[in-house]
Amino acid sequence: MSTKRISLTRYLVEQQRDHGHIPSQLRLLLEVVARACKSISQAVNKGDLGGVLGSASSENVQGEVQKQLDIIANEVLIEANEWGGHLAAMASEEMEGIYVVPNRYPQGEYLLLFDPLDGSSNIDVNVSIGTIFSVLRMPEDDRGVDVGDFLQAGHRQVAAGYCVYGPQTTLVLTVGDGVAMFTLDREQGSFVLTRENVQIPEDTKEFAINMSNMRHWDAPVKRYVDECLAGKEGPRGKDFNMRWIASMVADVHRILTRGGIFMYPWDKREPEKPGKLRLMYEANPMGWLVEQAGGAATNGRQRILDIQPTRLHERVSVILGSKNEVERVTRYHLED
Ligand code: P6P
Repeated sequence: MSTKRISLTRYLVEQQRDHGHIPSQLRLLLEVVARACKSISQAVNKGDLGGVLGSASSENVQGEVQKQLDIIANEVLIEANEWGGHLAAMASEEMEGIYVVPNRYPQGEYLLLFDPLDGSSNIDVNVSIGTIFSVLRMPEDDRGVDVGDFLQAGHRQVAAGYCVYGPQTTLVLTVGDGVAMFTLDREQGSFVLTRENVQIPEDTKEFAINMSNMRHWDAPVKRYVDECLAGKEGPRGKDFNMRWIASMVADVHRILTRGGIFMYPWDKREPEKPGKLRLMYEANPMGWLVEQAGGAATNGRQRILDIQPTRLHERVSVILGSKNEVERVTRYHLED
């Protein structure tokens, strides 16, 4: 481990100087999002002391009861980003429509999408949660911004990342040149580079899925999980371990750190929905991060980043992680 401490700012400046991936407006955007995540981390870390646990008296566009911290995190991200001149508009899991930057501020060329606090069901029980974000460029035309500008496939992202609020607060980021991790040094108040060129092992012995939904799964998912459960004596010839944190950020962080496969597949509880997770601000950013780290991300049949969105809050089935395992589950779907 190098003793040289490289801050997020220095990393972004050097990436721009050496690779030209991060124009100054995008660098400003990423630094503002990182600062907002620091504020969210402070609010989360206070827990009961901050009087912000528990549910608000409202529901989000998904029809889910909002936690007070969901709303606080959303407001922190909006207020941190609206004045900087780097954004045209924002979209959030917690808001039905897009948030266009008010006329009193200059408009920029980027679009920011986020799940301000993913894993909300874990907030009140002190289990890791996180913020997920995705950055798109405004389409080249001179008309005003509208929701249609956000409906771009995931391969058009220019930056993506998350901040996990766990034993450490860690920002994980890609701008299309690999994945880097920055750990928050609370004494300095700055994110410090702790890992770069993150690589996910192509094979794994660890799968993540909510097993309580087993009776609702499609045959390919059932086949894959049954084979994992059969262990050494089964067709896989090895034993598997299982994890399910019910915080996508925490499960994905584990997979980026040591490999694994994460599945939230379609199931027959709500057959009209392709899945539970949201394409624009969960599956797309996480899918790009995983691909940039040598993994794979599909909806069981096609690459997530190739899905053309039709609605801002559309859902998708998610199979992501160690490349060879994701390819196996996808093959089972295509053979079905
Ligand atoms: P379940 C959190 O609410 C979330 O959106 C993801 O972070 C997580 O992976 C999933 O839902 C958990 O869903 O049905 O297991 O509670």
